[in-house]
Formats: sequence, C-alpha cells, structure tokens
Amino acid sequence: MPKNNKFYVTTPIYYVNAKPHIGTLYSSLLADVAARWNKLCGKNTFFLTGTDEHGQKLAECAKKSLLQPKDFVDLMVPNFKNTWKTFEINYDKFIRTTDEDHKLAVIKLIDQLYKNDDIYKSVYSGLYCVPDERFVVTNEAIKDEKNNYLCPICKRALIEVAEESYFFRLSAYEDKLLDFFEKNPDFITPKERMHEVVAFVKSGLKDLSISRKSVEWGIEFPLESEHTVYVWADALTNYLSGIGFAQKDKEQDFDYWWPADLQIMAKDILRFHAVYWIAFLMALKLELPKKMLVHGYILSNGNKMSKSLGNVMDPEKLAQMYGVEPVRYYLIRQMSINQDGNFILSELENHVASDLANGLGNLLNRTLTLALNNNLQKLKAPDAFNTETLALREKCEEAFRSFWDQMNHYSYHVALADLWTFIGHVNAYFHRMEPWVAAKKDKDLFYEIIYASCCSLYTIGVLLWPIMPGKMQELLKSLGHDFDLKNNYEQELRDNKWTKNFILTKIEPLFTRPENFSKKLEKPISESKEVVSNDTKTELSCDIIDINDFAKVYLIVGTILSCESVSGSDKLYKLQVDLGKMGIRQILSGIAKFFKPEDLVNKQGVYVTNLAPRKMMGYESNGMMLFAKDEIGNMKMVTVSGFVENGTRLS
Ligand code: ME8
Repeated sequence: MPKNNKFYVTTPIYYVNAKPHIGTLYSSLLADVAARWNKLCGKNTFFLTGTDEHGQKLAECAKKSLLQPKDFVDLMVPNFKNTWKTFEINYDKFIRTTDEDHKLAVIKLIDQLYKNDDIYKSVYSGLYCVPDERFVVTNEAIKDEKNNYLCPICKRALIEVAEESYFFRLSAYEDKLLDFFEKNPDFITPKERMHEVVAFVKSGLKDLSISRKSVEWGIEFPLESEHTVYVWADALTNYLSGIGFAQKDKEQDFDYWWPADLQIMAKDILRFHAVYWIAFLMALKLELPKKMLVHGYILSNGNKMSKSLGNVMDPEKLAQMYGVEPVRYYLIRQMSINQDGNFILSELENHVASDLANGLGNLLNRTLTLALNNNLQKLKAPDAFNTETLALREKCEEAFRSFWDQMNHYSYHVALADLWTFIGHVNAYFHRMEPWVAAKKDKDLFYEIIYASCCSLYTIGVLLWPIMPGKMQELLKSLGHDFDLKNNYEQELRDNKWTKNFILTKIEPLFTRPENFSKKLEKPISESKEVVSNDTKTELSCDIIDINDFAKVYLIVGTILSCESVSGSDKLYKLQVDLGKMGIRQILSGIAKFFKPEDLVNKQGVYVTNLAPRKMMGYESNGMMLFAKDEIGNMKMVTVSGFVENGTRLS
C-alpha cells in the first residue's frame, strides 16, 4: 500500500514496576481504537506498544524483591501482555527496552548525536525524581512543610544527584522547536496542551542530561562504559526501534512506517515527547511525528488513578464482572479524551444497562425475534420506502457522517454519544411503526420496517467495530454478514443506499444488564478492597517485603475441632483449632454470615499464629484464620490442597 495510506500509532511504553491498571489500559485502548478505526477507513496500520524496563526505579524495585533486574522485568512483562490480550488490544509489536534490537537503535541514536556535535560531557548537579525518572530544576520543585523538595508532577520526594553526565544540547533546538510548533498548530491535540509546551520552550531550555553514572541498570553509554543511557533517551527511541530503525534488513520497513501518524500519551509525559523527543528527531534529521494526542487522567474519587497512590482498579477484575467489551465501551464513551474523568462503577453499570442491553441489544433482539417468528429470514431491498423509512435512512446517513467526522478528530466520546442518538431514532421508529401490528395486517409494511432496522443495525455494527469488535462481529453475523476489512465500508456507508440483502439468525442477547456490583460493594469501587488494591501497597515497590519480613509471619496449618456462635454477635464464631505441636488454640473469626458451623468443623485451614492476642466480645482470640473474598464479598477459606500434619508451617 502506498505510504500516504499508512497509519502508525504508538502508546507510551509502560514502566513494569506494577501491573497495568485502568489508566494504562485507557491509553492502550485509545491506540487500539485508533488503529482499528484506520483499518476500517482502509489504511494499512501498525500499532506499537511495549514496556520500559531500565532505569533507577526498576533497579530499586528489583533489589527490593531480591531479584536481578532482568529477572524482575521478565516476571512483570506478562502482566501487560495478558491484560492487553484480555482487552483485545491488538498491537502489531510489543517492544521491550531490554530487546537486543532496541539497544542497537539507542546506540545509533547516541552515536549520531555525538557525530553531530550535539553531545558534550559535564556534571549534573541537581534534583531528580526517581518514580518519574525526571531531572527537576530547583525553581520548578515544590516544598513540603519540612522544606524537603518534592516533584512538581507526582509530588513525591526528590533526591539530590551530583555526577558526571553526558548532555544533549537541547538549548540549541529552542528556535527550531518553536518554529515547528508555529508551522504545525494542530500537532498537539488538545490545543491547550500545545500552549503549555510552547510556553515551556519559550521560558528557556536547559541542556538535557542523557547518561547516568550512578545507575547500572541501563544500556551502556556508547561513549563511556561507566555510564548508562538515561532511561528517557532509551525509552523514547522505542518508537524508532519498534519499526526497524538501525536493524539490518529492516530499512524498508522503517522507511515505510516512519514518521508516526499518532502518538498517544497522558499529559504527565507530554514534555518528554513534544520537546525532548522532537529535538532528538530533529538532531537525527528524521521526519517528525504527525500528531500527539494527549488524553486526560482517569480519576478515582477525584484523584489521578496511579500505582503509587494505590487507588488503581484491576482491569482483569472488571472484565470478569462486566465483560471486556462493555468496559471498553464505557471507557471510550464516558471519558472525554481531553479531560480528566472519574471512573465510576455505578455509571459503568448504567451505561451497560441502558445503552448496550436496552438501547442496542434490545433493538437487535426485537428485530430478529419478530422477523423470525413471522418466518422472515431472508430479506432483499423493497422496491420503495415510505416517508417514515426515508426519514430514518436520512438520519442513518447523518449518523454515519457525524460519526466519521468525530472519530477522525479523536472525539470518540462525542462520536458514540451521537451514534446513540441515532439508535434512539431507530428504536423510536420501530415503536411508532408497530411492526407487530403490521405483521398481521400489512406484510409489505412489516417487511419494510424489519428491513429498515436491519440496514440501521448494519451501519451501527460496522461503525462500532473499533470499539467492540467481537460483539459487532456477532451482530453483523446475525444479519448474515461476516465482518471483513476487505470491504470498502466507508464508501458503502457513505452511499447509504440500503440495498443490502440480509439473512437473519437468532443469537443469544448481545448484552445483558449487569449485576449491581456497585451497590453490593457498598463503597465506591475506588475504595473497595475487592477491586482496588490496598492503599499505597499497590505499587510493587511498596508491596515487596524482604524475606526476613516474611519470615516473621507464622502461617500454620490447623484443623477446626469445634465452632460456636458468640452470643451478642451475628458475625463472630469461636473456633477451637488443632495446631499440632502448637496445641489447641481458641481463635475468633468474623465469618458467621458466610459459613454454617458444620461447613467448618474438621476442615484444615491456614492461621497466622504469632499475632498478639486480641479480645473480641469478651473472648481472647489467639490467631487469625485466612480467607479470600470473591468479587461480591463472599468469604472463601484458604486451605491446603491435600492433607498435611496440623502445625505445619507454610514456607
Ligand atoms: O511514564 N489516566 O510510564 P508509566 C490515564 N515509561 N492514563 C494514565 C493514568 C491515568 N490515571 N495512569 C497512567 C512512563 N496512564 C514512561 C513512558 S514512553 C517513551 C515512556 C498512562 O508506566 C498514560 O498514558 O508511568 C501515561 O502517560 C502513561 O500511562 C505513563 O505510564
């Protein structure tokens, strides 16, 4: 395909210090929707994502987990690949910065900068944010009440660094950058972000340190082996190495795909992309990316959802509760790309119930049921349409045009809202025309109503494919059409001729009303332990304890000998537990709502036996029984898979 018909989209490559969450999923989902949308528009697409695996932060995390850095990152990367797979994030390449071919690209970048005289050696002395891997100038840093410097972006403590470093002459690119922004006013969406970047560059650029002498976990700096490449110079290069830069036999691939057509990120890392990255590319004399799409933050109770705040939601859990595509739909429908938005479980449930189960799902269901119950399976275009149907056909064309326009301007949430207005029109038409009456009185009219619904559903199914690919393939199949990207859908939907044939098949409802998990969980999901990880422990670096800490906890297998209710409490049971050589212990546990005593007696479980004794309702408890809660809060006993001696310690 000619180069002007290609579409190369990228996401940030994520740090692997913690599992992906809804925030990181959102960036990847936007890229997936953009790639699928461009496929639908007939473009040849390439979608790159991956993981950022070097640097001080990752080295510290690995150390805390007593692993070598490479073993640590190898352990973490599958979390990303698995979640992307669950959510149908259909990337073409997953790049890891520890890949050998990526390293070659980074070495080439540094070599070329050096040959260009864009690099010099000096000393960096200043502040550094390890969690963000960011150098911070003193006048940008904020201070806490004890006068300690904090990062202006993530508000975490800064460290002082004084070390030899190689510098990139970023200051020399000030005018070129400003000139580029002026000539390309739409380079950054939304425009406010462009203004921020321009203001930052105009305030004066300092040269950028691109090597770290005190950090071993990184790519060896080509000019001096005692240094490693600064993690951002390493990471940004992934956008080149991912499509073959500096790789033998891949020059053609690289020439074809570069420059990137769309680079997606949240506002936290815009400066790295719009300033440092663009300056590197200018230095390499490469073409510059066409567009940067900067989305807002997904918030939880008004705060940025982040690994370090520990208020993240586990996408896998949400997929289990609501299904993958309803979650995809909610994220794209509810979050206005350019603004921050709260992720609210009850809102997700409302959208799934009203938009998907009622709005779209019911329309399909009623159309198929009514048609098939009246022996209408194969449909051809009627010779003519009445005025009501013609009006609906016109609305279908408007819906297509507005959807097409909004999607091409990255207003995905508006595109979906508008399409649901059209779904409302189709439902209203269906009601008004009373096909169930026409089925008995006027077969031609009945046929026309069903046909008009099928044409509308066909358009809806094709347009929604980038957002809910699996469900829309099912929808189209129930109308007798296989989704196939070889079709020229754009032309077909633009023409809106309504001449297609349909062969109808009944299918299971596409969407069901979700269970009301948000009510069951009582607290908002962002506070709920079932779905949200505990406070700051979510970040793996904080989760990790060393083996000596673990050794302090006695986890012992024991059998419950007896179980009694505690008078005055509807929650507590008083258990006598045989812990083998540790004797028989009285342990109180708040599990009466979940088990009958006979479910527990003679069962082997796991107990923490070295907790300080605690009094509960007048009884002393000498240990704690372990349980796991399922997503709706039911307790499941933690057991061993076969019988072991009571008193056995878990190791
Ligand atoms: O910054 N809402 O990696 P990172 C929306 N490795 N998006 C969010 C989000 C939230 N609450 N939280 C995270 C890095 N993101 C570097 C990138 S690229 C060469 C190197 C998304 O793991 C968003 O895209 O901290 C944000 O920019 C990115 O994750 C940061 O990911």
